[in-house]
Amino acid sequence: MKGLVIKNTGSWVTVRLEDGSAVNCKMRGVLRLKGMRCTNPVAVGDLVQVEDKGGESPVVGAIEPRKNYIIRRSSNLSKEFQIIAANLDQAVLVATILHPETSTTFIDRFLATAEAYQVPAVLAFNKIDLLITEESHEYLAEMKAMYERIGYPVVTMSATTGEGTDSLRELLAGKMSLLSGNSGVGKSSIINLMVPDAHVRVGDVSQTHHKGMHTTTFSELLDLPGGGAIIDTPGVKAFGTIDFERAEVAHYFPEIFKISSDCRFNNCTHTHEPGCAVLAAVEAGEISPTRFTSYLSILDEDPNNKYRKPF
Ligand SMILES: Nc1nc2c(ncn2[C@@H]2O[C@H](COP(=O)(O)OP(=O)(O)OP(=O)(O)O)[C@@H](O)[C@H]2O)c(=O)[nH]1
Ligand SMILES: [Mg+2]
Ligand SMILES: [Zn+2]
Repeated sequence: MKGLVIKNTGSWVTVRLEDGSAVNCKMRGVLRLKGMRCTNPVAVGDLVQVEDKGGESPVVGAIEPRKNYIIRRSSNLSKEFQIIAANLDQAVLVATILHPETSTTFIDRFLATAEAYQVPAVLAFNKIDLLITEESHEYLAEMKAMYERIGYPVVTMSATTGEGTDSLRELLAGKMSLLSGNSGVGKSSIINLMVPDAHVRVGDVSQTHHKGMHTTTFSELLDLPGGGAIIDTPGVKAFGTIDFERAEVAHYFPEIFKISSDCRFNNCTHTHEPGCAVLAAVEAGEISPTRFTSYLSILDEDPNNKYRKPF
């Protein structure tokens, strides 16, 4: 029996079979072993074969080849990685300017990882209802303009007031989208808006700012009423980047990569070289300083705190 993985709690996966029914499956030992450095060989979005074991729980047999997937490091220092989801049309990063503040390095690391795995990325700035000062609105407008200039679609919205949610709904329509972002940015709140009968658990208001709290602890796929699906995931604390080769990092910053063809040396790292077109563009304000800082932070990441792009 073939089916789609719609939920992964770590020990169990829920698979929706072709007849629409859902079954809880165990993972086969061999699949776990094959994963070695991977904590979850089967991910939400995977198409799998389910083997009926008679009286016992069914097991996940083979995984169909993936169109794509996106990964993250299991924890900051760990060499292990986790496949967040597979067979995606896009990855939506939910970010907030306030409560909590999503750092630009976090955003850029996410975007670079999505580029590396060839998953189109979208940015959704949520909680804009909390922006009261003029400065914060200006900052939001700058962020939006900056990422749109690079080519990323940007939505500014509030899951609380509903402002801007139609734009997000349009971006999600008919597609398989992953929703990612720090804990507390409102991923589950957005899911509940987009999927009225989802009733996904949302963080307690009184505990929202309590560090380390994660309301969502497993990944789950929910169907959108008009077609397509959205995947809720647990919040990410730090987005550990994969171990890009130094020369490769620029490939995942589209605006830096574009300009780098004008650098004098073709092995330019855009850090100190004479005739570097990227440094000139940063100087001239054509490349955003925060983007360049994020580029440098990945370039200079401690090699002991990175892992190789696993596959
Ligand atoms: N003011 C305001 N609060 C919001 C908005 N969206 C979500 N919240 C609140 O932010 C808190 C966290 O929301 P969740 O939807 O649980 O966040 P999450 O990203 O799913 O968090 P994790 O599951 O821990 O990763 C809750 O108290 C929500 O009510 C918004 O647009 N504006
Ligand atoms: Mg959540
Ligand atoms: Zn250069």
